[in-house]
Amino acid sequence: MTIRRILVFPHPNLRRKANPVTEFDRSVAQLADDMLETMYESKGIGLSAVQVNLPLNLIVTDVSEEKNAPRVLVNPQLELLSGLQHHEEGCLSVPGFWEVVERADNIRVNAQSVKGKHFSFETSGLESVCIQHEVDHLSGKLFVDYLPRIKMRRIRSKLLKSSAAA
Ligand code: QAP
Ligand code: CO
Repeated sequence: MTIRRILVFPHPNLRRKANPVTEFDRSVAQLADDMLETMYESKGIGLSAVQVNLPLNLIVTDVSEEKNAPRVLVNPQLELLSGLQHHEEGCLSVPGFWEVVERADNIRVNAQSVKGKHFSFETSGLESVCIQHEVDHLSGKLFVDYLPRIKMRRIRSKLLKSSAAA
């Protein structure tokens, strides 16, 4: 397993649209393993392939306290079912910033495993927020896009300054 480098906002590749995974070979399982390791090492609860500079429809999550419930979703599709929730969100690509975002509460997820097997489930609460956040990355969308422009600009400028200093 390998730790992959995570792109930081406003890196332009975070705006790329991901392509469907069509070949379910060993490299897909390898990428999912690397992304889980990268997410755990960074103390994250979710990570998308776009964030590690690969425009592929693949996300990983683990919202459990014990960090023992990894989920890998290949080609995820969401149906927003009902309810709204407000939740504070962060992002491994927007380090150090947390803001409240409004999302659907109940969702249905249709996805494939690393072997290509189709499956579906319903979820709500934090897992639902996390999956919606990660699926947004697959179309080049970030949680800062939901914030007032002035707030987003302030975050962008601070992150540009810290990456210039690094
Ligand atoms: C998305 O984000 C998420 O700034 C996943 O310094 C987050 O795992 C969905 C992280 C919260 C719902 C609620 C961010 C770690 C992790 C940081 C993450 C940081 C260290 C973000
Ligand atoms: Co994110």
